[in-house]
Amino acid sequence: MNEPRVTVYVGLGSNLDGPLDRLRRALRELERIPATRMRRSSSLFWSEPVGPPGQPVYANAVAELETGLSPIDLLDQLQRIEAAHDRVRAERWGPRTLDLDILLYGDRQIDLPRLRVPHPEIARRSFVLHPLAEIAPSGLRIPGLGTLEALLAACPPVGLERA
Ligand code: ROI
Repeated sequence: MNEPRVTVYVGLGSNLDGPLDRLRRALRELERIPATRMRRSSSLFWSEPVGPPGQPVYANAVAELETGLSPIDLLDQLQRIEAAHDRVRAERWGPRTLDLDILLYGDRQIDLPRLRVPHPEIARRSFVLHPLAEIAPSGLRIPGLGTLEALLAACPPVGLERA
């Protein structure tokens, strides 16, 4: 296959039904997405929930993939994996068995009804920025938002620890 290869970062989150094992399983499933290669993945982290109070603590991680899939084809693959983890789209910002978000797709900015990239909350989420910083090249730019270093400086790792 001779497709253009784009570097993509995917955020993983889970706070139900064995979150750490679930993320480990999801990482193996990401490796099996067609036309896609897993380059590296961050440590697993525990993080305090953002959103409605009273939900269990989250496990979070970030993976770096190289893909020949279009953004929407990749999103379809991620949603297929989420569905296989009994993901039910219920309460907004409520607990979930598995969340897979496209954080960055190369240097593209995408604004579609189903998909916004960079992820619209990326600058506010320490559980995304700090795992991303473990695996991203230094000087990585987040399209429209500046460098990863600048975002990290404004978003300390409060309520976040390596699992
Ligand atoms: N909070 C944390 N800590 N980690 C998540 O992955 C996460 N995902 C979400 C909401 C509900 C916003 N809160 C989260 O979707």
